[in-house]
Amino acid sequence: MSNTSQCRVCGGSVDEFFDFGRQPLSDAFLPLDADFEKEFFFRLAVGLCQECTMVQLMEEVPRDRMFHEEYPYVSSGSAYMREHFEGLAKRLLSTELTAEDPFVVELGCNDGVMLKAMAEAGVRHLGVEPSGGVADLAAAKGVRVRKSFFEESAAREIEAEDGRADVIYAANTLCHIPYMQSILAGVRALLKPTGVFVFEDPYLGDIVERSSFDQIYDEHFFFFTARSVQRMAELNGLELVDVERLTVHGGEVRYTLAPAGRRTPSDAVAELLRTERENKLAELATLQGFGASVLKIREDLVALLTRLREEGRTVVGYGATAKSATVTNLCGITPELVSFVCDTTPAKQGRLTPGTHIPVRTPEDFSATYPDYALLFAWNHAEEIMAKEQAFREAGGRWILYVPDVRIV
Ligand code: DWN
Ligand code: SAH
Ligand code: ZN
Repeated sequence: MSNTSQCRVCGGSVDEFFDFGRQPLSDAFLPLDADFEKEFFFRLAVGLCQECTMVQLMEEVPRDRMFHEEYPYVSSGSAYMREHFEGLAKRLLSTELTAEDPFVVELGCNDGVMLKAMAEAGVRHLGVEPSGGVADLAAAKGVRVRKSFFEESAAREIEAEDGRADVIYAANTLCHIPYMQSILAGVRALLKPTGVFVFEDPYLGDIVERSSFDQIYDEHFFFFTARSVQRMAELNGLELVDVERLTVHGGEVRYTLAPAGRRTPSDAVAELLRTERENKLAELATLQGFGASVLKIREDLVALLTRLREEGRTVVGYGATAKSATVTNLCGITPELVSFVCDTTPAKQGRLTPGTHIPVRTPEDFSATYPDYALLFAWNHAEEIMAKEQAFREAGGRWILYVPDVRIV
């Protein structure tokens, strides 16, 4: 067990700042008759690169263990996220995709939540998606999908077949990919000189500010900042030309990269870089402070759930998120403390949560007999979920939140 590793962006030395211990695959929901002895675990720990300041996992999980035929997450499960991606598609159509016969490529298109709008607009597009089940859902919506991982070799094949792209887009996908050099070489090979690479991912600034430690799990390998992305771009012949803060998934940044020297960076880039410097975001002491907040949340959450059990209250989890694997496994939350988790995803229902083996049930099971408390694992969708679960509150139910701190609302 080593507490330094080599940076996957620049080769520098990465200093570990927090160890979550033994963790399972966050999206590996187990059938009831699974052989628990065979469950896969790895050491989940995060560190900061001394050179380029990229925050990253200390250990990589092999990609085929995570992204395969049975990958359960479907992006269209949230009405709010559907609107978010439709809005982005509309914007790209009226800005970057106005030339004749434009071509847009999406990495990790999942069930086609964004590309559906491109298909409907009759725009030439391609989704690159290694998880077969969700790729099929995209194809069923009329989206053109290539079932493979994006990497340099795939990019060269796409370029040979379809030509270069005006836009390469990736939402909540680039941060999942440790082999960054291959990705960016692929982007360079596939992008027109006038094109842009746009990607959005959870922002380290928001994770630290809100202590949203559950953004850290097997699939999330990198935690970007304007500073680390700017350096990563520079090292690969690209340039960070725009940033935009987003409120989705608990706070993200949408980064725009262009081939180096092609576009003038917006003021927003300099402004976000300045904020990061002022907040000392890329400093080990700040990240160690974040680690201390995580331990406090664990202590408070375990104390609350233990007290509620002693008082005979019922607690159910809401949203069998990938994020919740980190929370339940770090805190030791088993069915004794949270009797089941409800979730709308058919592929998760009737199974057990990874590592902690809490049964996953349907939202109907939640409303059949409301519990006293619902632990909101899908806190990033709080507004949407609380609005549709008004009746739970009216029946006297209360929500438990754990970021930025443990509280009942
Ligand atoms: O980065 C990733 C993001 C985009 O999606 C992936 N690595 C994996 C996944 O992470 P997650 O599972 O933490 O994402 P969500 O969007 O927070 O998951 C919400 C879960 O809650 C889904 O399983 C669907 C469910 N849900 C529900 O039961 N009722 C969601 C909504 C909005 C609802 O009303
Ligand atoms: N873009 C969607 C899906 C995010 S989940 C959204 O924002 O909701 C991450 C997705 O990335 C998964 O569907 C996974 O299969 C895909 N993925 C992982 N590695 C990839 C790679 N190398 N190339 C393309 N997609 C990848
Ligand atoms: Zn580095």
